[in-house]
Amino acid sequence: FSSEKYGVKRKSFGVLQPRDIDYFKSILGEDRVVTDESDVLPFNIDWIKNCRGQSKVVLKPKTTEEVSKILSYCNGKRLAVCPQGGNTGLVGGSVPVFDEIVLNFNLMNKIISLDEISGALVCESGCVLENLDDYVRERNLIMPLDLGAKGSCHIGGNVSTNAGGLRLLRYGNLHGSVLGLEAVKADGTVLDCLRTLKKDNTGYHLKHLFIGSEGTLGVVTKVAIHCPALPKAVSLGFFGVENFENILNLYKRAKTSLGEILSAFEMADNGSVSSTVKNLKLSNPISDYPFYVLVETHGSDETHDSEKLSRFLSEGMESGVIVDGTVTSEPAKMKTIWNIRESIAGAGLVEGYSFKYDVSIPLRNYYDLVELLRDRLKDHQAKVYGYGHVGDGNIHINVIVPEYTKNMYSMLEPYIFEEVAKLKGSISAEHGVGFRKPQFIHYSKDESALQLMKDLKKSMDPNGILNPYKVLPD
Ligand code: FAD
Ligand code: 2HG
Ligand code: ZN
Repeated sequence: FSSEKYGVKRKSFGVLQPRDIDYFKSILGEDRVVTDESDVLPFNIDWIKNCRGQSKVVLKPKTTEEVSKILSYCNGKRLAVCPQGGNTGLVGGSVPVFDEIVLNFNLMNKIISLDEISGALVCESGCVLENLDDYVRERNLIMPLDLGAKGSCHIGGNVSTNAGGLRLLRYGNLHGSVLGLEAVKADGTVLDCLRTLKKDNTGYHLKHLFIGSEGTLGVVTKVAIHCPALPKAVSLGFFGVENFENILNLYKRAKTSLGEILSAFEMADNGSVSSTVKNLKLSNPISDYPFYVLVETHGSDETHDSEKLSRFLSEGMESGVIVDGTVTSEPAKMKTIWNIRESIAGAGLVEGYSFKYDVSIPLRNYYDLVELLRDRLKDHQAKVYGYGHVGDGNIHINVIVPEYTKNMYSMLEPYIFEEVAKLKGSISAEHGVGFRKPQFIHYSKDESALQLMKDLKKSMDPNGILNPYKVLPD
């Protein structure tokens, strides 16, 4: 259990009683109140099998009114609640720690409206990202975010974690794309900020309180989001590079040579790619290189765009910055390449236990931490892989060990966060704080900012029932 593994004590919340279950059944019906131990189990375990809670019940509302009734009741009885979307979060935020009630959004999955002219999509929070993307693509639009977990993660989970992903470089983060939302406060009050306007400076921008607050300030029930136009031309380059210095050189070139059509600039080191290809039996379209770079373009002129990317490759090769590479506009080939990149997160799980770090640091130091860790762990059985969103200064460091040990944990934490703090980076660039990082949040947040976070929490959730043990340090 997470509580034992990380030494956390249960707070004095109410304990679920049979009469509480009866109440939930009275509003949701028998089927949507899950209490069978084996049925509840998957909702207690996170995607990387790092955290395990002890919840006894999963509630599956279908409407905002049901969510409101549940929260109002739980608040009255001081019953703690863990909001859960697709359960793909990587910091243990989506699973309970003790016996919190799991409030799952799988059944709140209706698309409400799409304005094909403005691109404003309105939907319920449990819609799966990939389903939304498929829906809007048929109408010549795309979702403004894309991530490896798209087949399972919910838009409500994306908003609640302020998920970044593969194309943030081009389409920006969710604070820009989310036009409005509906949320339910801890006491059951429904907050209607579900506007679809691009501009609305009428007072405080309350939607931002829910973007990235990981279910600690309220529960997101509906989302209005801006969908950009479906690009007519998409091209993808996959390049082999000799050293990290050359990746930075290429990134600078990409910004000037590809300019407005650049939509993603990602990197992965040899270990990330070769282990993914091996563990998942994929095939790498180019040979073995110390580093790989993935460059994508979204534009409107296929010939022009793919020529630009091919020229980028040939100029890179002529100057020696790129050793080898391939450029394609064929959907199947692009998918194969993206699949390698998107599978890195899960490929390590085949080998053993993954310690995952998701940090922002200045680009000139981007890869330093990987090398520091390799050196620190050289006498241990540990593999250290580095990959990530270069364009956003965000690197993912995965440390793969045969199994979790307290010794390895203490070799890594807080060491890695101290190094990030020295560089004035962020200890969580895009995955959030969740359960795994509240005790380290001070490495990236000043005391005055933390105090305001605590004040906001107190004001919006005075009994602290929403996602306790997460985000805020004690
Ligand atoms: P969950 O995991 O269920 O929940 C995440 C957090 O949000 C929890 O704190 C939960 O309590 C809260 N929450 C969920 N739904 C709601 C709601 N409706 N209201 C209030 N709170 C809610 N993240 C990135 O940023 N970029 C990436 O590129 C990326 N790639 C990934 C690739 C893989 C293979 C995997 C497994 C994960 C990846 N992630 C990435 C992390 C994760 O997918 C995202 O954080 C995602 O946004 C979580 O969505 P979810 O629906 O699964 O939320
Ligand atoms: C990615 O970019 C995700 O692939 C997951 O953010 C990163 O698992 C990870 O460390
Ligand atoms: Zn990422």
